[in-house]
Amino acid sequence: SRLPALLCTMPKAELHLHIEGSLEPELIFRLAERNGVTLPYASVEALRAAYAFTDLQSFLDIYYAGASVLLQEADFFDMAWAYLEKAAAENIVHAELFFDPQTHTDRGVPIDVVIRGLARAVERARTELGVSAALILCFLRHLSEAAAFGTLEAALPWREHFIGVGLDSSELGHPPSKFERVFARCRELGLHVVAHAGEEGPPAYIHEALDLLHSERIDHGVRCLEDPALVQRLAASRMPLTVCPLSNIKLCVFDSLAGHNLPALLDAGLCAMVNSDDPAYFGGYLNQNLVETFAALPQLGARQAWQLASNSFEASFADAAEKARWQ
Ligand code: ES4
Ligand code: ZN
Repeated sequence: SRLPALLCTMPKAELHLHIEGSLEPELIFRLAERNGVTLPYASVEALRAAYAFTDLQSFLDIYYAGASVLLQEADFFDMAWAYLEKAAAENIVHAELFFDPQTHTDRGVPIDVVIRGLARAVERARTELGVSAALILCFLRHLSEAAAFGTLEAALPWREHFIGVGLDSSELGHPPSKFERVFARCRELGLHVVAHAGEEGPPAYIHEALDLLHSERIDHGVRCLEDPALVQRLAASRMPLTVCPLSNIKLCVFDSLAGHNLPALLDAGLCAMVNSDDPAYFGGYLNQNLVETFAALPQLGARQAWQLASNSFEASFADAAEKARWQ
């Protein structure tokens, strides 16, 4: 079949990628050495061997530990540049990158060091790789509303460098309602708003993300199928779902790719597309997500491949002229 070649060569957008989750073990060790950071793992192989997750929290513990090597502006640049070079090689023409400032500011790294390093890579990707990229600042939902307001305030001098805000980290017990007032302020500032919901959390969290946060996309959202009225609502409004198949397997949201509900989401008329989430931790970048998912689900073919790419552009925050070029 020529399906894998089609999946890999077709132009597409990546809309759900945590840049800290693109940090490969090799780069973690190189940055640790460069910065004099001692890691609790003896080698790249020992670190990779620890990537055996049982749920979202077991992953997040290692993901935050990996990010501890990021200290200087050059570290943030190198991490984002490594991802953007891979994205270009995968025919990703547009990428919206999540970053978690609180993971760094809580370790004493100034927010301008984080944003300057990432923004420099984003700018260079446009000129040197022909990839249009943008940053989305995420609030860690296990932290307080006050901490999110403080992070927003600290980031505002660099407002021109990010197009929106998101909500990530531990979902269960931290419903969208906790951040209703922060997101209202972000919308007043003209920022795009998205939120993780319905990954581990119930359909009610997806309703909250829509009703209280006015989220423009739902990150993951795979648990929506438990609520037929919600599916109706998501389909009628063309609400995008940024689905991450390999992530869902590694974090035990589904038992296997063969049991993933992506075909059902598409059959329901939902604006779903495939993304890589934390590719360094979950076993593959966007093209590998596509190839493995299509290999495991024979009901997915060329028509669905085209639909996913089309949905990725429709759901992006690129300007209308850019979207018209791709679609
Ligand atoms: C994440 Cl998979 C996932 N879910 C929630 N928060 C995250 N941060 C990084 N990856
Ligand atoms: Zn995510």
